[in-house]
Amino acid sequence: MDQKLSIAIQKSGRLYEDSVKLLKDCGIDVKNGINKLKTEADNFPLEIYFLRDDDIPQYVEDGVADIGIVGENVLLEKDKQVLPVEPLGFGKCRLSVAVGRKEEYASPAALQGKRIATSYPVLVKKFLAEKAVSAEIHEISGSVEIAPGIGLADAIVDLVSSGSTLFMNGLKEVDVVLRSQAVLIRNTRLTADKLTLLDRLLFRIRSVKKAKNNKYVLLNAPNDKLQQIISLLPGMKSPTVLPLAEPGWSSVHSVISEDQFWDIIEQLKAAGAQGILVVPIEKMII
Ligand code: PRT
Ligand code: ZN
Repeated sequence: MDQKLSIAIQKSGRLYEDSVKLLKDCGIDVKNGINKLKTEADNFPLEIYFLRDDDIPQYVEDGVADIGIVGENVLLEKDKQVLPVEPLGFGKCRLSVAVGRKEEYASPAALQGKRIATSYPVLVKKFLAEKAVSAEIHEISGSVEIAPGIGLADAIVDLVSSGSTLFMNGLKEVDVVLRSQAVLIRNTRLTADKLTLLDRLLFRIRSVKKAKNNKYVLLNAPNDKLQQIISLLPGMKSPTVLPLAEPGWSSVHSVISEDQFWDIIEQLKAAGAQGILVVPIEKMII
């Protein structure tokens, strides 16, 4: 097989570093994209294009790139013929409605007849239609948050992560139009060879994601508490139990998901576990 898969990632900006890191964590050797349009990996049949995020759905629809990494916000706004393949867990943000700090907003009906500034006219139109509200949409491409302050709009719909941009501009977040994260997308007409390469890449991406969401835990347990401690631990199959040199004690190894982590650790301590070590996992293949 001599076909290569091509992936489009953001050239610079909020998704660039995480996209490159994901590929590197997948064992793919990516050279720096700054000032470059394209690079190739040495150890996986992958070409990497560095593009503006807004252009990625179009390039993937056209097959210039076979796959791409883009925010769901951009994917849904551009509405191109591409297939979402896998959410990637980074670039998380909300596309939200914001109004002046002192404005009332009980529901989307408060937007009736108002002027809304946004860079996401398609998603805003859809949101308003779903809520049966009619409002004027003003499309602006950047610095949307200053629009109410200069009298250009009564409300905005923009991306929010920490909320500090809204706060600094005297605005408050009042409704969420969309929750977004980076997602892997693909062209709809990939050859069988390219689909095979995509499967290999996806297998690695899922292993990296799983590893990130789990921790390896090692602890010492008195043998008379062993059953209780083991019952708290999910593990991949079941926990590993090894005798310690000191009689009456065992070492227990297991894998705990990030979501349950603190709850389980507290319960383990209460059940008599000692010397608890928590180690990050690099790859997880099950
Ligand atoms: O040059 P190019 O077109 O490629 O980049 P861009 O400037 O259009 O996009 P960029 O790099 O800002 O964002 C790329 C993607 O990152 C977005 O499409 C989202 O999917 C995701 N993302 C995650 C964000 C944010 N969080 C985010 N907070 N994109 C933008 N913001 C901006 C937001 O627009 C606002 O100006 O950050 C500000 C708000 O941040 P807080 O933390 O103050 O709330
Ligand atoms: Zn952009």
